[in-house]
Amino acid sequence: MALLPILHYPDSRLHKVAVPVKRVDDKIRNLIKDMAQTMYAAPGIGLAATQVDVHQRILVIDISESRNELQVFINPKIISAEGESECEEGCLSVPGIYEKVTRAAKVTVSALDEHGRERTITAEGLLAVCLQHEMDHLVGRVFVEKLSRLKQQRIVAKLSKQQRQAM
Ligand code: GNR
Ligand code: NI
Repeated sequence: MALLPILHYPDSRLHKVAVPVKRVDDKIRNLIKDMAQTMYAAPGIGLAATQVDVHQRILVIDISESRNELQVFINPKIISAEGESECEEGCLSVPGIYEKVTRAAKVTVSALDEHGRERTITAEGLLAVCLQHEMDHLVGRVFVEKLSRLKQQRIVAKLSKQQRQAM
């Protein structure tokens, strides 16, 4: 197992579009283990492969308090979405920034699990938010890009200041 480095906004590699996984094999399962370990260590409630510079359609989520309910989504697809809800979001690729984002309130997603079995789930609340946030990463979108230009500029300035101070 290994901790993987997480890309930080505004890294252009966060804008790459991931390709579907062709076969769920041991190599993919190993990557999933590393992604889960990286997510738990961060700590975060979700992680998309894009964030660790792997451009395949894979994401891991664990929204449980106990941090032992890993959910794996390979080649996820939104089958239906309804309603609207606003939630304050954060992102491991945009450390220290929290902003309100509006998304669908309820989504039905189909995906493969780590065994290559297809499953369909309907999610509301935090799981729905997280699924949409992670699926955005897989098409190269970071949540701050849903905010106004002015807010994005302030975030970029704040992050570069944080980075300078960390050096
Ligand atoms: O850890 C995370 N928390 C979070 C909180 C509100 C909405 C979305 C998220 S996802 C984030 C982890 C992450 O960056 N996943 O891409
Ligand atoms: Ni994120």
